[in-house]
Amino acid sequence: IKRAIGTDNVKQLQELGIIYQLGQSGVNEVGTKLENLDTEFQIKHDHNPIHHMEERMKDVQSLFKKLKRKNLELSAQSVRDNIYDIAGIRVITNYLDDVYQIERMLLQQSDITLTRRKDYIRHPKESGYRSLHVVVSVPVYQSDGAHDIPVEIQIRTVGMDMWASLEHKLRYKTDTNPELVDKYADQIKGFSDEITSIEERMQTIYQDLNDADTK
Ligand code: 0O2
Repeated sequence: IKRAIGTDNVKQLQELGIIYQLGQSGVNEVGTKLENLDTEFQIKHDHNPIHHMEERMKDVQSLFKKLKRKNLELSAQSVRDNIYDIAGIRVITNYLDDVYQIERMLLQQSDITLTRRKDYIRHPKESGYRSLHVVVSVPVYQSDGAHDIPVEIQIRTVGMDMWASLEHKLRYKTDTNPELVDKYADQIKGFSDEITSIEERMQTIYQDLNDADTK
């Protein structure tokens, strides 16, 4: 392999392998914390803030595309310095309030440090995309001690997630079927506001029912 791709490239690949291994461990750590919080909430408040979670490691093709788009060097060091979403967890919540509740409960843990935050719920993207993105740093213990690993957490409601899946599918059609994009883009953008409005009203009813329970 060394002869075929060069010694330096072998070293880069090995380092990239370590970044992915540590990233997966970071996802495991944060995933467990989130599961524990959800269980505690269920026991104490009879409510599960988390509908479900999806954990993923960024695929290598998507990583290289991102480095290129940002005009960054294709090296392990450049990945360590600039890319924070190799390790990712998507948390799908039942209600809008749960998004911020989950964030608060996670960030108050002493071994979790917030490093980046983008609130696309309070400030939706031009496309209509809504989600709360936070990058946290979590210690992962290896034989040589603790490594602080970035993990990106995308937190959004069931409705926001359903919308993002459909819009993502539409965006993939840009090259192959541009007329479909023209046909549906505006409509899908409008759905984002409609879903938000419905989710807000459902949350109010849920809250009201809960209050009635405790009276
Ligand atoms: P993947 O990994 O295949 O899921 P940054 O990381 O902040 O330096 P970036 O990547 O532009 O730069 O961050 P951004 O836009 O905050 O978040 C990117 C991710 O958010 C995307 O991952 C999507 O999962 C999601 N996302 C952002 N905007 C949209 C949107 O308009 N529609 C949909 N459906 N999803 C969106 P990737 O890039 O797909 O990579």
